[in-house]
Amino acid sequence: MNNNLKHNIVAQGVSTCAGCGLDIAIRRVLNVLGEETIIVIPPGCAALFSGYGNCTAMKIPGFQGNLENTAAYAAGIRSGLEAQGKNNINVVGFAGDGATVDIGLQSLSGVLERGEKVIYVCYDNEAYMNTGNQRSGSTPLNATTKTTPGSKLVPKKNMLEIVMAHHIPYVASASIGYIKDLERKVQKAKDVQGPSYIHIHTPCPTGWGFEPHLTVEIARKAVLSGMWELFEVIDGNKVSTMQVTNSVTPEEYMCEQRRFK
Ligand SMILES: Cc1ncc(C[n+]2csc(CCOP(=O)(O)OP(=O)(O)O)c2C)c(N)n1
Ligand code: SF4
Ligand SMILES: [Mg+2]
Repeated sequence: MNNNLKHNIVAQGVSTCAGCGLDIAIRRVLNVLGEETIIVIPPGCAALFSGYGNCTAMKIPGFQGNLENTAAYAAGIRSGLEAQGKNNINVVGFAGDGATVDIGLQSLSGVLERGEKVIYVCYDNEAYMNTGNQRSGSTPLNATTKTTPGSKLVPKKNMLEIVMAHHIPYVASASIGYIKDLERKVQKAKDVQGPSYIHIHTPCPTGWGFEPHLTVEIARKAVLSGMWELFEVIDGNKVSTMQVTNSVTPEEYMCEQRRFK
């Protein structure tokens, strides 16, 4: 058991790769949300936590939806709970970048527009990793993937700007390199009335091509070099939650990753 976790909602020994950034993210998000939570996870690496058949890695109710409909699924659960007068249960959609910025975008947009009280978390490993590393809209410029073997020719889709255009009460970017900042943002998302969205940068040693012990260091370098910005937007007011020091250059961030070779 990890004593830094208040709630041990996720079992140890889940079969993510060594050094998986997503593994850190899901444990920390659920550490804040607690046991009164229902989670919706679409196909992707996070589905490893949903489990197989009768087995699950989490001691909270969860559903595995489809890549297209995480947000709609979560909103339906929220409506059902409200109809039963159960308003104190967190409903969280926990989806990868492909499930969020590409395939599930329409469903997410509808839920945000309707103002449904759903916490939506996108863990961003910057490609379709569970199916072998195909490029997504969230893959950065110049990164190689199985479907961009020469390198991606267009920039990363700015999902946070897209979400902000829906004028929801709480939007934040976060990183597994800065856990306290991440957990504070999850708490805010939990407390807010209406929809909330958190986009977490989760480095992936297998897909990005770096040594598994470097995951947290790479996540921090992304922030310190300005390649990933940490901020929150409360009722439309954007505030940076970490100043970029430029103590690390973008080259230093990228050169440790084979995908940028
Ligand atoms: C509509 C649809 N297309 C393709 C798939 C196959 N598929 C399953 S998981 C997955 C990858 C999802 O990528 P992402 O959401 O980024 O999560 P990650 O695997 O990176 O954790 C894909 C393409 C699917 N399940 N449904
Ligand atoms: S492929 Fe990447 S995101 Fe998926 S389990 Fe492995 S390290 Fe984690
Ligand atoms: Mg992904």
